[in-house]
Amino acid sequence: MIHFHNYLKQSKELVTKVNFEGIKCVHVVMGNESCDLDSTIAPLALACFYANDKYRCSDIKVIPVMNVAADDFPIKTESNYLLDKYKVDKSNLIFKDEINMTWLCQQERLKITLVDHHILSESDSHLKCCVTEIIDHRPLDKASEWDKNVRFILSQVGSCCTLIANEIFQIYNRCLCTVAQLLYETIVFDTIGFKPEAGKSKELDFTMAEQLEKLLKPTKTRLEIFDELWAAHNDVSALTTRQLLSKDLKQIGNVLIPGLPMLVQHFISRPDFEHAISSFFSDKNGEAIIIMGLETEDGITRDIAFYPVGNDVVKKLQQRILADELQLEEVANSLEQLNVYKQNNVLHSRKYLIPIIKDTIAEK
Ligand SMILES: [Mn+2]
Repeated sequence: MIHFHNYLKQSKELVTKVNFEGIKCVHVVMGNESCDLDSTIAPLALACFYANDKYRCSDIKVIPVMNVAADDFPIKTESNYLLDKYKVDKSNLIFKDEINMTWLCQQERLKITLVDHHILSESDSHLKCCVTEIIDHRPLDKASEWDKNVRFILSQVGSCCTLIANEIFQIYNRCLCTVAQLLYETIVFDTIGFKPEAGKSKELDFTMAEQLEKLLKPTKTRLEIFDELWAAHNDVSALTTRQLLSKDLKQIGNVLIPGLPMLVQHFISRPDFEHAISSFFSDKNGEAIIIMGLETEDGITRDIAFYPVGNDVVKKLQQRILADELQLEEVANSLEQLNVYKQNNVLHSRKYLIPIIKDTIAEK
């Protein structure tokens, strides 16, 4: 039996080997591109379980892969918080940009389990032939087509980690301690602490949480655990200006729409703001940036900013949005490249603006 922390260390060492020398086949377990909490924990837990179970005496090596570049992981604040809490050495995580799956696939030495999603991103679509298993909790996407040989588990429960716990408990009535902790807290987070009014939890979520509680005997209530993780999710104090621009980003074509957990008016006073936004704009190949600020301290306050001033796409979007019912009121700022507006009609969020932005771009 290999313990979780040692298992992660060994997996990381494996990836640093040139061409996976001496390894017949690599079995990757990978979450979705948001790399949210269950997409982080589910691959770690399932891969460690497989290493101890079906690949125990095998020349196939199973490794968990985080479906983001290493640089993008710090913005996943609740994932970082939970891993730190259980002393998981994050330098042993394997990120998308640290493994050449395309090469392994060409060598016919790759198997993939997808967890927390069941359609590969466009950039990974060439890896489809390597997928042998899918475990997901999202509603079925009709665009997905999988061969009969692919083991396909799709069940709409609150957290993908519920399905992973179920995989483990179907075979053993125990679970490695750290793995159990990580699965348990993730299930509690995804079900909003099992609050009935949140409507997220299904029967299997309850069953798995209860089974894990029997092992772990937690001293905190489910709601306390949820609150702790929710606070970590919202804690952006450790993030850089650039990371904040990426943390909650929506993109429509080349229009970048970062959402901020603070007002743009305050955000732009950071000394590195100008540098961060211009490098963000060029790295993401942007045509326009619309930053949406939100503060919830004394009621809801919103503002919105356009970058870079004078660019045709920006002008068009700005005109269209100014003409809408958001009641925008210009706020003076010292940056030449940025127009900032207070949003007096605070009822509308980014969800409201996205179709308008889509239409405006389509018109050009
Ligand atoms: Mn999920």
